[in-house]
This record gives sequence, C-alpha cells and structure tokens, in this order.
Amino acid sequence: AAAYDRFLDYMEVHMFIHEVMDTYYDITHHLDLANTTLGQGMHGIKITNGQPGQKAVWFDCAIHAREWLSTPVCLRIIDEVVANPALRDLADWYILPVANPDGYDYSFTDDRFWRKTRSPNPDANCPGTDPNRNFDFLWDAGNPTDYCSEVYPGTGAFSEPEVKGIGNLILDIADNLVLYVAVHSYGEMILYPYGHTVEPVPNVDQLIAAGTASADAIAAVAGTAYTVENSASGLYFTYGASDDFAYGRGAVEFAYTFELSAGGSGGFDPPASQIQPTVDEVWPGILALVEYVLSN
Ligand code: 0X9
Ligand code: ZN
Repeated sequence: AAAYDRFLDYMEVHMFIHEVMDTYYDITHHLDLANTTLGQGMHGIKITNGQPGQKAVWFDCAIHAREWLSTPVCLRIIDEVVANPALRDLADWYILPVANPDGYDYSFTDDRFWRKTRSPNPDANCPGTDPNRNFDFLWDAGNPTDYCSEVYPGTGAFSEPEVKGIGNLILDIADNLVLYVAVHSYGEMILYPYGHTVEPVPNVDQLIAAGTASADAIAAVAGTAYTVENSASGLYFTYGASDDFAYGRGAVEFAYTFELSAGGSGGFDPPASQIQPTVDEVWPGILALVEYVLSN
C-alpha cells in the first residue's frame, strides 16, 4: 500500500505505480500519455479484470500542482481496486495520481503554492499555463498576454502536452467511459458541469443525485459536509476545464470536480496528518459515486 503519513514527491509516486504494476501485472496497464513539457513521463494506471467491453471510470489528481492532498486520494483508489476483485467487476478504473508532474515537482522544490504547468511563456518571469483552462472544450483565450495570471489558459486549447494527452485518452475510451472525476482542493464541494453557465444540463437531476449519494457517504464517516453544486454557480465561471471537456464532448454522462478540505496556512498546504482522515472519508464517497453511476 502507499504511504499515507506523508506527501509523496513525483519520483515516489512513479515508483509506487511501478510497484503496483509489478505486483499486480495481470490486472494493470500503464496509461499511454504524452511526456510533459520538461520531458517527464506521465504515470497513470488502468486496473481491469480483463473482460472486454466493461464500463470504465476515470480519476485524476493534482492537475493543479499545489493541491497535494488530492494525490493520496488517487493512491487510495489504486490500493482499494487492486485489493478487491469485486471493484474490478464493477468497472475498469483509470487513475492518474499526478496530472501535472512538472508543476508538482516545482511545488516541492521551489514554490509550495505553484498551480500551473511549467511551460515557458514570452514573459520569462511568468511561465506556466493553468491546465484546467487548457482543455479543448469552449477554450477561451481571455487576455492572451496575461501570462502571470494563475488561470492563464495557454496559447490555444491543448497547448500543454499533459492536457492534450489526458484529453485524447479520455476521447479514446469514451465508448466505455461513464464517469469522470477530477480531484482538487479546496472547498469541500462536489461540482458538476458546466463551468461556463448556470443553465441546467439535461441530466442535472442524475448528476445531483449521484453527487449527493457521494456527499452522504463522506458525511457518514466523520461528519464532513460536502456540498453538491453547479461549477459556475457554486464557484465561478470557467472555460476549458477538464470536467466540462469530458462531459461536453460526450465522453461521459457523469462528470465532477471534487474539492477536498482546506488545510494549512494557505488552504492548499495541509499537514501530513490530514492525509489519512481525508482518504478515509473520501474513499467511501468515491465508491458510493461509482456504485450509483453504474446502477443508473
Ligand atoms: O478553478 C478550478 O480549476 C477548480 N478550482 S481550484 O481551486 N482547484 O482551482 C474548479 C474547477 C471546477 N470545474 C469547472 N469549473 N468546470
Ligand atoms: Zn484545482
């Protein structure tokens, strides 16, 4: 099992994925994703019982570098699914524990609160693109020279190789994919599409019902109250986010962004002691969500 008493750096996450693949070689596959801007491999895992045509569910974590609490949630999902054959009979599981490796590294080495990728910009003082504004669905240039913005969306949709790789893999598996989840921090929210409008989507009732089943399962553990909300009304307006991409491109019927609990001085820097209680309450929420989606 992964360590939940401290935050793992990217090298350690990489090693963990490979340990899991060595131990469970008959039920795991390495995800085929592009290299990062700085040339690092992206390390995600598919866990499957091997039966063709099963429905599939997707989880990615730490697409925002500083949101360290999200990665252990992805690691916990891996630990659960390799240990429980019944979970593999429910669905094929696609899990990407660090979706922005270059930024994640930088948040360990230089700037704890780094959010974006590390791709160069014309302003050398302000590198990086917000990967969660870079997906190819209603991508919006905003102010195209505002490189220093924390939500700078890049020079075009999919300008970031990490984002392009994730987006294209999601489209590749769309026939089987039913659920997309991005794990972020912070806010104790389960957000559903869209981020660009408060107008209800066609299956909004189902999205709320599944999200509420998840929130109820989380609350049952230790009382933490996640709210279930439309992204645009619950948070703010966005374009080019991953959940809206997966939903809007028709890859899934259910798409969510989980915002975990805050911690530390800046909300994004909880102490390591917060990892275990977080994964202990969020895993039941993930399981309830998957069970709801697959039975509806
Ligand atoms: O703004 C974001 O990308 C996410 N919040 S965070 O504080 N982790 O940066 C929320 C994304 C929610 N989804 C959409 N707006 N589509
Ligand atoms: Zn985030």
